[in-house]
Amino acid sequence: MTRTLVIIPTYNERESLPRQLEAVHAAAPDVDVLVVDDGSPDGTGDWAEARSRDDARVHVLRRTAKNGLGAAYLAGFAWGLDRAYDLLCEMDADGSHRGADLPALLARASSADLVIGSRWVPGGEVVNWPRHRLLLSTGANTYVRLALGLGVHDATAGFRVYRADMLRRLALDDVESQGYCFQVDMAWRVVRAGGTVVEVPITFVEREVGTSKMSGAIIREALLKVTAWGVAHRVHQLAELLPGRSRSAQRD
Ligand SMILES: Nc1nc2c(ncn2[C@@H]2O[C@H](COP(=O)(O)OP(=O)(O)OP(=O)(O)O)[C@@H](O)[C@H]2O)c(=O)[nH]1
Ligand SMILES: [Mg+2]
Repeated sequence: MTRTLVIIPTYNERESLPRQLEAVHAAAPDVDVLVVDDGSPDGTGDWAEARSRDDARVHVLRRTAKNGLGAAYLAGFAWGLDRAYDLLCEMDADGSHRGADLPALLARASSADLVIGSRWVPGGEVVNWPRHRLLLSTGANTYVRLALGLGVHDATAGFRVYRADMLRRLALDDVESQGYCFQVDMAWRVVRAGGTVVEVPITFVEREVGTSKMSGAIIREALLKVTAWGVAHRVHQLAELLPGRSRSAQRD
């Protein structure tokens, strides 16, 4: 039987998390959930720990400081890989990623290394987003496609399923991305490792309670990092075209 772990990072999601756990288990009763809480002042970690005592499928990893989404997921991946889960999922706590869409993503993971729940493929949808968020997401994804040549329509999406054997092949120790460029970073690593990425349409629903952790710093980090990766990638491509470089390797 395939063992699945859904990792949910939380920072001040006391109001959202109970509903999210219910939605996940209503749609996929056999999955385990790992809540990775960064010392939420609103008591999210305490609530999750109490819940984990009543429900053996719920686990909690408590960290002391808010260190960003990337670090929380890396800690969650390490936890899941240590315990030999086959599939590791990423999901937000705030209700934006619907439990109802999870089975479709899990089903595709038998034939892909990374399954992305995508807003920007036919059938994908965003509910209740103001115009500036739509522009930010479509603009960021267009930029990622142009800068990296990445054939993914929603590279910033945070609703995903990774095959554990794919994560084991990636060098995760040097991932430094913290904010939402973590998602781009990971998709880019899977593609460069020769992994298959598929996108499954989802309906993304804007959070109804709690507050967003999106910030100017997160946007700046993504822009700078994606630009740097894009430049390095293009330099590498140019170097490959120079006579005597990759050609000689191919002749061997
Ligand atoms: N552990 C941990 N979780 C975080 C951190 N930053 C964000 N999160 C969680 O990551 C998920 C996504 O964060 P959101 O604030 O919803 O970010 P977003 O979805 O880009 O923004 P909104 O559209 O405004 O909701 C939520 O479950 C957050 O609680 C962090 O530093 N540490
Ligand atoms: Mg959100």
